[in-house]
Amino acid sequence: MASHSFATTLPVVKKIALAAVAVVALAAPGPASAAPKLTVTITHVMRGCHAWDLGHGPMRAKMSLTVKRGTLVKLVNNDVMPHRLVPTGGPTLAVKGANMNKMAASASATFRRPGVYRFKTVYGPFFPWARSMAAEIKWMNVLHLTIRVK
Ligand SMILES: [Cu+2]
Repeated sequence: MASHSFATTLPVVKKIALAAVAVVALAAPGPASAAPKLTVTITHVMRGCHAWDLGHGPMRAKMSLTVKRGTLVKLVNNDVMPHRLVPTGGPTLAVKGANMNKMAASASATFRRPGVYRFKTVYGPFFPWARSMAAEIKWMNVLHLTIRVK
């Protein structure tokens, strides 16, 4: 009967599900590579040309974030012009790729010391393919980013 066969197959389905969970757990990276990560994108916007973008929530020219010690922060330039990341305050920090001078170029840093880190970007001229946008954009935001590390 149908009800009998359902009762006998259910435990088998549960076992398969548990086996799948075990495989995922084994494949997960160990603690050494489990450092927290955060990506912030510089996105092209019509009002002000560019803004910080977390991928959710409002895009802002001035953004403040709080991260845990040891967080790897990656900044990706998806604007229509180069951006160079410049520290303006806080503990010294090694930044890789601070000169984000091509589309999708990224800067990254691991924030190991607690403190308040401040940055701005210095933007360059429009990329050649985006020059026609210059006429439509009335003003340019100056991007400021504050990262608090607990
Ligand atoms: Cu821009």
